[in-house]
Amino acid sequence: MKSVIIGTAGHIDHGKTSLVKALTGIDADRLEEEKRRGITIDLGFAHLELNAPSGEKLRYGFIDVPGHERFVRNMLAGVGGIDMVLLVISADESIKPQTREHFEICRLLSIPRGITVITKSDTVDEDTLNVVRMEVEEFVRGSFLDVGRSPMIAVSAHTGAGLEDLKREIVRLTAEIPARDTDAIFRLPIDRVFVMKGFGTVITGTLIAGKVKKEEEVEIFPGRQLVRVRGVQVHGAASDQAIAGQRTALNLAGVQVEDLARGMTLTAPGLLETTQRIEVQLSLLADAKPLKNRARVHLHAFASETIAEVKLHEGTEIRPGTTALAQLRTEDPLLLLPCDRAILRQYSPVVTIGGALVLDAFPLVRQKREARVAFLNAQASGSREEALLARISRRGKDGLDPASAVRETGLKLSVLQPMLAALAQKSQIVQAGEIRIAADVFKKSRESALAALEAFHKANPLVAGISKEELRTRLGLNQTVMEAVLAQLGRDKKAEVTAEQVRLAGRGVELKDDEAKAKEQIEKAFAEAGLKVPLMKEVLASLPVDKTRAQKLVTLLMRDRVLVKLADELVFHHSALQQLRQILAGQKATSPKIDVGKFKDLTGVSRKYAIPLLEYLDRERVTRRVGDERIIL
Ligand SMILES: Nc1nc2c(ncn2[C@@H]2O[C@H](COP(=O)(O)OP(=O)(O)OP(=O)(O)O)[C@@H](O)[C@H]2O)c(=O)[nH]1
Ligand SMILES: [Mg+2]
Repeated sequence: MKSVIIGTAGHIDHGKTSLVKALTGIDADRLEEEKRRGITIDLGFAHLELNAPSGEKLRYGFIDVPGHERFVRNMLAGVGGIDMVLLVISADESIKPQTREHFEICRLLSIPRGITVITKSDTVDEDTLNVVRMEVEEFVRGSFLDVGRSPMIAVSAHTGAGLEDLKREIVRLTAEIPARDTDAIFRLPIDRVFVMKGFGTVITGTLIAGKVKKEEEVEIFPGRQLVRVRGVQVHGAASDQAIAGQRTALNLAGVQVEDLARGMTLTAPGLLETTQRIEVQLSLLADAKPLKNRARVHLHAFASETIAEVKLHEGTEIRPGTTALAQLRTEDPLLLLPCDRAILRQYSPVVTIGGALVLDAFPLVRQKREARVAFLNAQASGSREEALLARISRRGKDGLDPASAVRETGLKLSVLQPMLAALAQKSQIVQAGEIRIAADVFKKSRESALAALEAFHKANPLVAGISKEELRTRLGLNQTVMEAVLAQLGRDKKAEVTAEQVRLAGRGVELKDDEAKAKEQIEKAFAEAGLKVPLMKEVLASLPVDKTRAQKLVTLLMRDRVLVKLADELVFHHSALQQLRQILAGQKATSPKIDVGKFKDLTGVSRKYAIPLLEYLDRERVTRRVGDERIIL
């Protein structure tokens, strides 16, 4: 069953609430004050089921908004997630200020579809109605509500005239509305919070992306509290799950009503992050005043509202009717993702002045202006793949890890993976572990590594190679990327990489065939022995080379730190010592204290080996001796 959210819009008293009631039978004015004053103050909700010509059931959630200019902020809290707007204009008053303001808001939010509804048709004669029609036609010309594209219908909530036509058009437009992405990361901006007798805390909102199931754990932003979904209601009926595009009520366990408020957002746990710096494409309305750099504005995004400072990336002001790239610095943390839209209202007097399309919610702190602008243009390009490549590129040598990619794009890893694969296929990115790096940046790191090696050999002709760690620091690479660079240099036979050292291929100390073989044998003997190391003289005796040369090979292996000497006649392979550290790390989880007996049990070594090993671990600050015991650090 397809679900669609319909919002009303329009000037006060033009008949929005009456229209919703005439369509659904539900009075969306739920507050006592609303009923007494006969105006809508806050958002109201209703629902309706209609049949498509095919017989398919269509489910509509209505969000009825207030028309009063003082309550535009409440209107903004509801309009963010709608699929279709009914722009309500009364036949007896025609276009009024909030007709314009609500209409501009819908345009700025890029609400894709709508119907212009001329209400109170019973209050005017045919000629007046035609005049109003013409005025309104002119008013919506060129917009998403242009009568060439969208219906315009005259109705009366009192006589019922036109209501059947309106329903028919709603159904017709529904077919054009693409289903929302239920595979996206779940996001539900909260627009109402209340206690329900016998249930406890309930929140409602329009589910803008993904889905949520009963008994799932969700995270509340900005506080990052984890709560359990005890129950789900969709359009007023209990359900096992709610999907994107549905009006949703969730009964939450483990949170008090006082801890929740309109403007907070529920999401899938552990994936997203709030921000107070948002890069946007800002559009200023034609009738707004020029907006100066550093101006303060009210920012409304979905149900949230805060104050933001506008930092322009180019020029000193935005001219009315134009767009510009800007960074919004908000007073409160917000949860926003690329492609979200927000509304800007002037600080004072408070009127709607423009809209913002989110391009990036995690700007780099230090970035050259041209690079930033180029990055933002790539985000605005409309190509998801290009936008992702720009995100990888801007991270430079460090590359982008999957968790950051998810957090920045708001796309699930399963959606990002094929895009990453396509970029790799086109040789635009390189993978190092799970990190992705722009191919040209990686190539530069590789070239820098070769240059650094060359320089090292030149400066140190008598040394076999540079330590990996030193090379890494010189190049300013992270561990993962360094390993990938070295692996590639090794594969391409450009460099020789040992456990701890790197040298250019063919540089360092030359070995003859039998020497190379002997060296391999020594390494293998110690690697396979683990902590139960053989006697060096026995290993040396079995080699195909004489004693002096064998000794030279052992010295080489120690210099490369493949073998580590702990005491006379006591040499270990570095991998065995690495494993020992892991054993101790595992032990630490159960008990951080250990004595010689316990150490022998854990490692299976004799006392003769245990003492030098423990002393080695003390030196390496893996353990600390306290009396007869050691504490694992
Ligand atoms: N004659 C006539 N009166 C109508 C019609 N629709 C609404 N009204 C009247 O117009 C007044 C305002 O209607 P509402 O539905 O409350 O208007 P609204 O747009 O919801 O107003 P706000 O929510 O405050 O912006 C009420 O007194 C209605 O009875 C109609 O089709 N014909
Ligand atoms: Mg109303």
